[in-house]
Amino acid sequence: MLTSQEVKAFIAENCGSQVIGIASAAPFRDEDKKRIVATLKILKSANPAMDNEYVFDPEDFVDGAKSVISFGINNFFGIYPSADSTDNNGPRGAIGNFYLNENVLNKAMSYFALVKEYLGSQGFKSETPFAGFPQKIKALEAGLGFHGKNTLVIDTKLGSWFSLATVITDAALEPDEPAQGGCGTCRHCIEACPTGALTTPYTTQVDKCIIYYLCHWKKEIPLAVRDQIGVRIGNCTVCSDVCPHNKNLMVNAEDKLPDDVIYPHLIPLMNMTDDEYEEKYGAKMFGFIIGGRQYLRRNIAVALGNSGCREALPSLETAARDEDPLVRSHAAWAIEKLKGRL
Ligand code: B12
Repeated sequence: MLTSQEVKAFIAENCGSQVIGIASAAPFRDEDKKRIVATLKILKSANPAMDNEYVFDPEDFVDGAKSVISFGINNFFGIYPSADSTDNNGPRGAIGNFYLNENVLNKAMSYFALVKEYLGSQGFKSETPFAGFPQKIKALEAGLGFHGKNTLVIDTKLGSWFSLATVITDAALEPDEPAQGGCGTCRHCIEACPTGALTTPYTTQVDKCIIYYLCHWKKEIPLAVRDQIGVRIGNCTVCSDVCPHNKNLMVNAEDKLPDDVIYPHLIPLMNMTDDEYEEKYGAKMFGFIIGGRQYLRRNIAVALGNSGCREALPSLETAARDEDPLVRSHAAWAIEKLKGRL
């Protein structure tokens, strides 16, 4: 009989994870499903291409599913400033820490293949779920960490900076207990969130989260959100940056992308060609979520407008004549902002 201990030892040794837990494959509760479907609907309103409005249970992936294995992959690459980030080469834009980093994704894929092969060699089926399977809920049941007020799963070793990897199997493994710990009276993330998206603790109001606008939203960014975006161009990390559980984490240097990708100078980036976009971002992380150079350039225009750097005006004036209407209108807004007219 395969034991939880044996599976965990295999994952620790072959996937280098220190944070591993096992939950039962019971279906999700109806009230959780309702909340998640509501989030999926909001995501769809940002991007009609996201057409998944169904929450999958473990059984949808593996017939006779009995256990869900969750493990964490360190994705902490350091903290990058999202204000006052101008140097001699002009303003820099913050992407910073981002879990959709191609190195981490590739690593996760290879780990999934290893775990699947291992379980197969013991006579068990297994699959990794895709979007629509709420991984945090099973990770919390499996004791990977506690539910933080920033809505992320927080572990004492990896903080909230880890990607969740999930494997569903028909092996009946002994489940773990939920983890102890919590945020206590701390409200750092709630108070630091630039848009107030965490004012209901343990819940992210998705259509307030800056990431929703930078990464999912394919239309004009609402005027009220633009000032709050600062120089962020593809991500917001504030709710993790200020979390006391994220102090003194070990940087994942092996998978870190170069600084000119995650903390780039904005003026040359605004002028990038399609090929440069594909090479630098398309495959590395944004292809998955931003879905095109025009959305990154839209975000860069907003960041340049917020940078206060008038040297950005010539490149914004060119962008204001761009063939893409989103790039044009956001560049026009940024010009007005830099000229102090807004
Ligand atoms: C959709 C999504 C988003 C959306 C919506 C976020 C959200 N909170 O739902 C957006 C684009 C905003 C987003 C952003 C980020 N995401 Co995201 N996201 C997802 C995704 C694909 C689905 C999550 C989901 O189902 N949300 C629906 C909502 C309703 O679910 P929920 O938050 O779990 O809601 C529960 C709570 O509200 C809870 N609840 C309600 N009231 C109360 C009260 C109490 C007391 C308690 C305890 C609970 C509770 O009940 C709800 C249902 O059970 C998952 C991957 C996956 N397939 O699971 C990654 C995932 C959650 N994201 C992740 C990450 C890393 C991020 C970012 C940090 C990205 C970044 N900067 O790199 C930010 C964090 C923003 C934030 N603070 O929420 C990681 C989290 C890892 C971790 N350690 O927890 C995941 C698991 C991806 C992964 N595989 O690693 N994300």
